[in-house]
Amino acid sequence: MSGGSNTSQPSSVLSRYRIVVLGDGGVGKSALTLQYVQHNFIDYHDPTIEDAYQQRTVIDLQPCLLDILDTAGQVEFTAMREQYMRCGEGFIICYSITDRHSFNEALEYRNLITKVRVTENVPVILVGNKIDLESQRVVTAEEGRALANTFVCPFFETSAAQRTHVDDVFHTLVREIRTHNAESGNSKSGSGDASGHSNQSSRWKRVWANIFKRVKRSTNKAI
Ligand SMILES: Nc1nc2c(ncn2[C@@H]2O[C@H](COP(=O)(O)OP(=O)(O)OP(=O)(O)O)[C@@H](O)[C@H]2O)c(=O)[nH]1
Ligand SMILES: [Mg+2]
Repeated sequence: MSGGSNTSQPSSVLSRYRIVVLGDGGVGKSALTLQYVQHNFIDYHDPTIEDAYQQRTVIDLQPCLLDILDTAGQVEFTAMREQYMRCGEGFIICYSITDRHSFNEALEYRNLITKVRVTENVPVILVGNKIDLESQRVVTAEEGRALANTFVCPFFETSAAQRTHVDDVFHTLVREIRTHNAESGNSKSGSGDASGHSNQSSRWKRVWANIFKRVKRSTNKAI
């Protein structure tokens, strides 16, 4: 796990947000997450199993802590998918503008969230990544915008390589979660309430703990 700190407030008074990054293999989920958290671009593809990051930041003058789950795009790593789809508060659905298949998969991810949550009312952002590779573009910005309109969600085209619109993606999602929580009466993330928020929170803790167990195991193996 890693994280940066832009505020000196203790985490107990911070609002906390559970963010899940989804999308096909190789679209740049890890690259976007690492650019956001570490201001760093990895130029090789190391398929993710699942990674977790924490980032403290201030969004619209409110200090907050983002729990970010970077998920696997590869189908063989999907055992935990339903768990994190149940407990995430907001989802970044990512495709590559150079890969038509990944764009088609974005719809599948949206449908899966709706199926698992049994509602379409879940904060989502659609992201078309790799805009620095304009000469290899096969998905137009208009197609991306049109898909986001059907999802009724914000849309960004990004470059993890050049750090274009990376902060916008994460911060807009937090704003979407805040609006959603305000509308559904959850004043603060992570607090228990009658809508089952506390159940989701304890599921998230389990997901998080499992990831760290696995990360520790693979680190031991590497040693
Ligand atoms: N040019 C360019 N390459 C990118 C960008 N984002 C990611 N890449 C490259 O695309 C490849 C895959 O990136 P990852 O971030 O590992 O992709 P991923 O979605 O996490 O893949 P999985 O973990 O397998 O699901 C790597 O070689 C990255 O360097 C980008 O914005 N521009
Ligand atoms: Mg990855």
